[in-house]
Amino acid sequence: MFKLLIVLGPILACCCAVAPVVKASKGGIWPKPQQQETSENYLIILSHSFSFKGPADIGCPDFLDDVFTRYWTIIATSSSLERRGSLSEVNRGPQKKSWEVDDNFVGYLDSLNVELTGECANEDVRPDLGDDEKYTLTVSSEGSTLSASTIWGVLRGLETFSQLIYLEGESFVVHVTTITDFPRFSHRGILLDTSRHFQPVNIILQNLDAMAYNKFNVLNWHLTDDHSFSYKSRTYPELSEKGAYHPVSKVYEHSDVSRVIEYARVRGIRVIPEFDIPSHTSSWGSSHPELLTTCYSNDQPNGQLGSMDPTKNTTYTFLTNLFTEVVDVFPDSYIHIGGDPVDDSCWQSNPDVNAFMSDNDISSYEQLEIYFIQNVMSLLDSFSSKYLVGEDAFLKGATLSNSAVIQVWRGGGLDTLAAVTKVGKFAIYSGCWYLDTLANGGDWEKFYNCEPLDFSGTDDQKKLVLGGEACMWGEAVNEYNIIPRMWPRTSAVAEKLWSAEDVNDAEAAKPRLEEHTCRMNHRGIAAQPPNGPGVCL
Ligand code: CP6
Repeated sequence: MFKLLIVLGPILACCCAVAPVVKASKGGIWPKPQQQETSENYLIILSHSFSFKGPADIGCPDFLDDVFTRYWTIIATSSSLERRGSLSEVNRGPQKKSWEVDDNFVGYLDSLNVELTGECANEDVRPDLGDDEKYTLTVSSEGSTLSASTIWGVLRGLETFSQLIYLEGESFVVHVTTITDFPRFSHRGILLDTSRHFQPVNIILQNLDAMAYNKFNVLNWHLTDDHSFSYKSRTYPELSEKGAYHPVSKVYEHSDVSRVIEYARVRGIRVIPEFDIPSHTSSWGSSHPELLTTCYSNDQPNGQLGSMDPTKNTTYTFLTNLFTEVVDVFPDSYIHIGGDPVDDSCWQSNPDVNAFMSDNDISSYEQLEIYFIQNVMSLLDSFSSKYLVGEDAFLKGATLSNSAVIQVWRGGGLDTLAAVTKVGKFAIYSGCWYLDTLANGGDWEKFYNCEPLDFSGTDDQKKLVLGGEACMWGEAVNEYNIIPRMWPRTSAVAEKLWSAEDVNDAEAAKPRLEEHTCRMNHRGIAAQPPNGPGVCL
């Protein structure tokens, strides 16, 4: 028997080393605020009489009232109270002491005063790059106040307030707290690819909810790629009639787009449309093959089409017409023109392309790509639209406007960030935040341990890094798995983009992310468990 134990001991030890359960924090804020002081003392929220008081009373802006209702619903009904069926119990308030209080209990909270110190926002106010999102939040027994100079700061502060509240026994508890908070980066985005798989509008709206819970402020909507053209254009309806997965059920009509934009706006999220050109455009060719380059083999067209044909004026006329519509439908000041790496073998094979190059002194296929991008940029400049573009345009030497933002998306890519900012251009970073690549275990930590400013450069250079985007390329996600694939993994990116640079200890973040994931679950987001075994009560 003893001998058997000696033999089995190491095996048992090995296979029975129990993974620890990460215990959730209580009232932890994700992403972590810049400055926060929290006391042991706490207040109990009177859910039967609680109210937000503030500029909504004077209609400032018109949608703030809805925001208050939304946040109260989030706090009250999607918390675990309702599922425990005990909301009515709590609603009876302090007359019936159904909860235990201790020495740290310092009073009841019946309102949050919301102050908008800046201009009263008008009804069609929209989020924009560089908006002030700062807020201060004080919770105390003498009164509680949320103060911000813009409506966007108010929104971020309400999200934080909602996260401070947690359920203890049968009470809503909030600790005496002082927070001063603002984002580290102003562009905190998610690229959503609806070309490889179509995502129903409801999934996009759910995702916008999750984005608001994580203080993201940009949805980069990758509407087109090789596999489908998911946007229904009124100028060229045939693009989606022939190029979408289904001409009716797998396209976004203007009414869908407007719905997404409005849902995003009242959550302080910009919607930037991405029309990826000149490569990744096969779907455009289903209705407009003339836009694409005819590929040749042995001096004959071989039936294949390559990237857009940069040599024809008609290509640019078409894009002018399409983008005229797009900048009208999408009110954001930016549009994204993709600029994915081009496979130039089709251009090389085409005699007309080569003739055009020699006629126009274009000495390389890289130069031809630049010629294309440059033409598209000029047409965007001509209707005062700013643009984002992938890093290739920069690396190959395109002349970019001052407002252009370069998206650095190659793995690693920090050298490119250094190069972009060295010549005074704006950048956003995605190189380490590809949501489609999976790792085992605490898979969010690889996103968390990536620091976008980890390149050598001056402080001025680092200021040119406006932020980053987590990329949800759509090859392997449909409507059934996209939400758990994204959340809470993307929350790791949220904290990199919002919180201070020294918030970088994944081990320390685990209990807070455990709680945040559970909180998202309570709010109806099908986020997957972040830390292995655990429970969400
Ligand atoms: N689609 C587009 C993609 C990718 C890119 N562009 C991509 C490339 C490599 C990886 C993941 C995604 N699927 N349009 C590159 C920016 Cl690992």
